[in-house]
Amino acid sequence: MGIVGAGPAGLVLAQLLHLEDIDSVVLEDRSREYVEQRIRAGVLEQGTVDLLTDIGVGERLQREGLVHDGIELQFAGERHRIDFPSLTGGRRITVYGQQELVKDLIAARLATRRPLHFEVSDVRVAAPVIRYRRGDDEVELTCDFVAGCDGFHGVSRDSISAGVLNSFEREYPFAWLGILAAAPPSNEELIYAYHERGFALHSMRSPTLTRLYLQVRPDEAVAEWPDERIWEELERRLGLEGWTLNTGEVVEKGVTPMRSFVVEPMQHGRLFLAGDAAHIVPPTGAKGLNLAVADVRLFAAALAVWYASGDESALERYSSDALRRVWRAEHFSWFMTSMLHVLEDGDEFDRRLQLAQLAYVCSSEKAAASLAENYVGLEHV
Ligand code: FAS
Ligand code: PHB
Repeated sequence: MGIVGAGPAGLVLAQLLHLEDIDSVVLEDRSREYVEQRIRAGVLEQGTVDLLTDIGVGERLQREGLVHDGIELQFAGERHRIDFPSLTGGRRITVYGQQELVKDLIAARLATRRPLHFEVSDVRVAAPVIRYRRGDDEVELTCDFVAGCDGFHGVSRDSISAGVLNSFEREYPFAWLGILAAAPPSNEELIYAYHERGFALHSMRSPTLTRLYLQVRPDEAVAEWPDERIWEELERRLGLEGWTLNTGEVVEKGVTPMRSFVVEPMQHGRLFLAGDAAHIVPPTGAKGLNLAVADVRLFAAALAVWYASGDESALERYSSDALRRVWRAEHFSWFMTSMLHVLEDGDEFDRRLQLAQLAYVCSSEKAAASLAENYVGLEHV
């Protein structure tokens, strides 16, 4: 197996295949340091945590991950809590930084002594063959299958000739300005705030690290946001009587575009796409990383059947099986994004609709249960 990309999708797939004693080579064009410090996701579904624990990379996650039983939705000057266990039969989420997970997965991969090559270059995929440069060497790797786990900007998807894939896309007229701050979280759980000045999110990474996001214009530059302005705006959008927003040194700052994107099918010949290489969700539903893990769980199971019996039926179903969960997550992420962000060209009617939706989700047990089960991760899709 050739695996392009050492993000969550590629590394979880590599570990799953190792446990099935299936050979694989993981190729990553960035350095180990870079992928281990890249700040991305923070919320793991119950099913993702269970799988990571089952495949032997959950020890630090279980020890350092922050288990949360709910989130809070804030609007019209009030906070409303969505309790996950009571609405989903005991399921919950874990807050654990993606870069911490990637560190755990890389350590596990190196412990297997199976190949993981960082800083390769000029990767060209012509499945089942991958050509790349490693140092001065030109390498040609012929595989049984190629897993394109190289993210949205990778080469795998583009290696599929035009006209084969159908793509579905939605660009949102806003972005997220995200910061990581050396400050203790100001709240036990995540706060998703709808405010007339724009969306805001209070999240965290540890008892000493807070992760916060602000809705900004899609073309906003980080330079327009000195730390003081960020804290002032977070206070305006998240502030409540008697509640204090803890501040601290901003150690990371960046703007993330917001898009929904899916390609169909997620397989062409011997090339199988997984994770952000095949689909992107806006982070409002905290689904991206969890979808990447769900894809490779399906793919690894199908590969195990093929290597054991030559039966290709599960591999043939991979794309349609994965897309069922992908579109559910796309819908949920679009729903959360549409409910919680201010539409610049929106009018008062739009705002009243958003407030009505928020009030319904926070007053109807059935509506709250629907949000909760999607957020913690659906068991069966
Ligand atoms: P990745 O992009 O993580 O990994 C792909 C890897 O392939 C990278 O290491 C890249 O360097 C490598 N690569 C690229 N081109 C290559 C080439 N030509 N050759 C070799 N290697 C190549 N998701 C959530 O679930 N919850 C959240 O809270 C959340 N928050 C987010 C916040 C932000 C700011 C962002 C940007 C994303 C967030 N996401 C979140 C989504 C995010 O986590 C992605 O879904 C996740 O990284 C997808 O994992 P992969 O598919 O492995 O892709
Ligand atoms: C994060 O902690 O980075 C995070 C949490 C929830 C989201 C998006 C990002 O919906």
